[in-house]
Amino acid sequence: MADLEVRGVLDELLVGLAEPLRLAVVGRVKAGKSTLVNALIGRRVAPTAAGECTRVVTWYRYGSPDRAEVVLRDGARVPLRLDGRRLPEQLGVPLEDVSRVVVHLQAGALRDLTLIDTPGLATLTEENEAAARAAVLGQECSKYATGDADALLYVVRESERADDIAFLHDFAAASGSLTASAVNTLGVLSQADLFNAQDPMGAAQRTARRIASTSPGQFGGVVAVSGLLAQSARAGQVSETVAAALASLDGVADAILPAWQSLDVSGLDKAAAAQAFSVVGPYGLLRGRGPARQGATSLRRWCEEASGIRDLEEVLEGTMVPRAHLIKASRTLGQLSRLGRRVGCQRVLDLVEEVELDPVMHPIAELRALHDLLGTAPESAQRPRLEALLAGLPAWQVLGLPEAPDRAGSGLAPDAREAASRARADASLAVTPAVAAAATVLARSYQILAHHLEARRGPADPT
Ligand SMILES: Nc1nc2c(ncn2[C@@H]2O[C@H](COP(=O)(O)OP(=O)(O)OP(=O)(O)O)[C@@H](O)[C@H]2O)c(=O)[nH]1
Ligand SMILES: [Mg+2]
Repeated sequence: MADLEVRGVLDELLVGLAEPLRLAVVGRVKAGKSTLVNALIGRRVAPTAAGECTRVVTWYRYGSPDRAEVVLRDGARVPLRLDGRRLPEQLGVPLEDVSRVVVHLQAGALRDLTLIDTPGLATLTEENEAAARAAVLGQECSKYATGDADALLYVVRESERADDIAFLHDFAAASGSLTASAVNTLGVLSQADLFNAQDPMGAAQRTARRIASTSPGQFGGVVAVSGLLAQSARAGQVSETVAAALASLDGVADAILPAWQSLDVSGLDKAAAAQAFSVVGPYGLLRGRGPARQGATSLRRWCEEASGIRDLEEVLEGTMVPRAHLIKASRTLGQLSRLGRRVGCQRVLDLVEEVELDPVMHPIAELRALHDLLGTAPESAQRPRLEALLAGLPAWQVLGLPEAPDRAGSGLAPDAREAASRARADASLAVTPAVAAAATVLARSYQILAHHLEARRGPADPT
């Protein structure tokens, strides 16, 4: 491996470290990936036609002014004009030369996340699937399989969710020591408004909870979302015209509403109703009529609330975003080790080991232990303990005390030491290697915490 190539890999790693969490949105063709990306960004920038329009991998990054560029396989960058505020259908360069499109937008959501929209898996053309896999797994963008994504949003429609787990395993194999697991993968049960049930959103939420509980090692959470309702609410499509059209259908009985086009409803503007239907879908047509009577603002609010998008954002903000630096650090160290082995440089391997042994880096060991545990023993007692540490909870909570004691601060050091010796005992009694390893990591966590608490002087602090 030439020096220049090594430098290229190192540069890639540095850029990745400096960026917010790179969240790749993956799933089957037409699962609703781009609609979801638009909903998260709050603009209809990604094409979402019913055809295979997401043919290239597209990165959405925070940046000003708004602009887009095509990155070619040879590294050259060609500016791309945003059509209105949307990506154009045509890229103006041969598709086979394209590595990816990068869009810079001044959108709040992108401050914490770089979103990577990918072509559907199991698409009509093999190249599309290869591009999606490469974007996530890294075979194309980096020859050294460093992978580009830190985390995955796995979008799946109810009818297809039994498939595709193999893809998650591939992602796992390509992501270094911190592989795809509940630590860095969230599931989205998409198009929840189309669930075949009397209460589609409710049924979708129940199914999402069931998937989450039956595959705790795979997903850090599974959320039912209607990307369509969320996108419409946030990207300015819920207009007064749409609200008025819905409101004029308010008197129609639920049972005959699906046949609204052939009904003779007084005051109904059929063109406006067709537009409304494309904006809110059949579920919105049925349930959005009431809120629509109060006008567009009320309908917009209803669409956003009903869509479940906030539930998804809560999980993202509560788990993935706070862990971003750990996920990145863990991946980068794994990639550096691989690079060191590949070029036969012992110095790099020694440095990685040295860094990993530093107490400051211990949360990486906690994250990796959690990852292994979720895959093999998700019910173990060590799991909530690791999660409490990783969530940065106050010391008394980390130590499992029922409430904040008066002796907070350095007064808790003996508790931490006791927790460390209990964890050591757990490690020696553990029946599975992952539990033993997690208990050993916890023993060190509590030991570090005790040190930290003892080092404090002065009045008790809130921790
Ligand atoms: N009713 C409803 N329709 C949706 C929803 N999400 C997406 N759709 C529709 O499903 C079709 C495909 O949506 P996209 O967001 O383009 O799906 P995609 O996964 O990006 O598709 P590809 O990039 O082609 O793989 C579009 O017609 C969307 O309007 C949803 O939550 N509810
Ligand atoms: Mg798409």
